[in-house]
Amino acid sequence: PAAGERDAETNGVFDRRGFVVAATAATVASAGAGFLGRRLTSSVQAGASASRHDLVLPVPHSAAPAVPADADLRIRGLSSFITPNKDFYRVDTALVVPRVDAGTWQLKIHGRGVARPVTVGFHDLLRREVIERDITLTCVSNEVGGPYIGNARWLGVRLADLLRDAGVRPPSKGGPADQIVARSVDGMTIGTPVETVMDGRDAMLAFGMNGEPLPFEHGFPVRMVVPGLYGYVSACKWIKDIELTTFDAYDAYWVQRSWAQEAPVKTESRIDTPRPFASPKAGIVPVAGVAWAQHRGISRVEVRVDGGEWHTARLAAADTQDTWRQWVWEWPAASGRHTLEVRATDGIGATQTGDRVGTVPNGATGWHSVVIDVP
Ligand SMILES: Nc1nc2c(c(=O)[nH]1)N[C@H]1C(S)=C(S)[C@@H](COP(=O)(O)O)O[C@H]1N2
Ligand SMILES: [Mo]
Repeated sequence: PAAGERDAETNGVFDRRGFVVAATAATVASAGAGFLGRRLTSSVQAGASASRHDLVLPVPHSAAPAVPADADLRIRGLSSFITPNKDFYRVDTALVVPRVDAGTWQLKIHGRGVARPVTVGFHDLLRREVIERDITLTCVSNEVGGPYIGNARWLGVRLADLLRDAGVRPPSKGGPADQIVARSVDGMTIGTPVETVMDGRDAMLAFGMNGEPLPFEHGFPVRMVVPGLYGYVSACKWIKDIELTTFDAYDAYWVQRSWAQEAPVKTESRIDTPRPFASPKAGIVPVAGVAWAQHRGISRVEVRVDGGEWHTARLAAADTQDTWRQWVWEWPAASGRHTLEVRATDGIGATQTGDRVGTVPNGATGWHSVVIDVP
């Protein structure tokens, strides 16, 4: 459905105008040694903006099914089911957002057990079998109740297809590499289990996000997205290289900084409304939020008040097991200060733990709670 749709008018043209202004400034300021470098930088940026602006997204061979109408409960204060690109959280180490020209972008796949190393350009990717999938992305540094989660419709190719073309076999089929290390143009390294990428889930090299080319902030021209893994072990933005290696042989960037080598997303849930210290009127108050356990799905959400009985919330329709799920519970609120807590159960029946642990090394756990004053 998203094919060819893009909002060139606002984004692309703005980028181009933005560049024109920047280029002029650079030329004016460019007496002496810095000149050539600056001019080169500016022309690279112009190429990047133009390549994004001119990109017409391909029609997917395998489109995402329409999001069920009742996946979005449309309750005031509740996160929308699809997160608009402009609101999508951003977590990276880039002081300056890399601007890569899709026309010259290349991705190399090489390393242990790669029978046929490959180099692909952007247009090679567009000519492959293109898939479209809804996937919820989460950051491992999201505290319980935190904002570092978003849900988008991604367009791209299956990473497993490219790996198979390169002759890669997962460890379970005798392959010698258990880790792929993705490298970005800005020097980030992100390690992902080969077994996970090749286990049939929709691990993607994505170039489209919610019907438009990836925004520069989110990795243009190409990034990885793997359902079920935190971003730091799966979602390399501005990707340029994939090396097949082992977890024994190499620690990626965040692993060198005491985060875990492997980090599947933990089952979590969040109360979006009412907000902490809100003061809704006594009576029926909708308590609503989101719950996620990517690649397992959500089967139940429960809410309790002041440590009492758990009440089963009403779940919004599920989109896929790789997306978050909205929920709502009608709270008969009486006057006073109350604490609301939420917990979710995933698609294989495991209930979110109430044990509070911090984000390091592999993701926070605990029940989100909010304190509400009902006048
Ligand atoms: N090149 C690069 N890719 C990166 C990162 C980064 O710092 N640099 N951060 C990762 C982390 S920790 C997360 S959670 C996701 C966030 O993706 P987003 O900014 O598009 O939401 O990108 C991942 N990919
Ligand atoms: Mo992250």
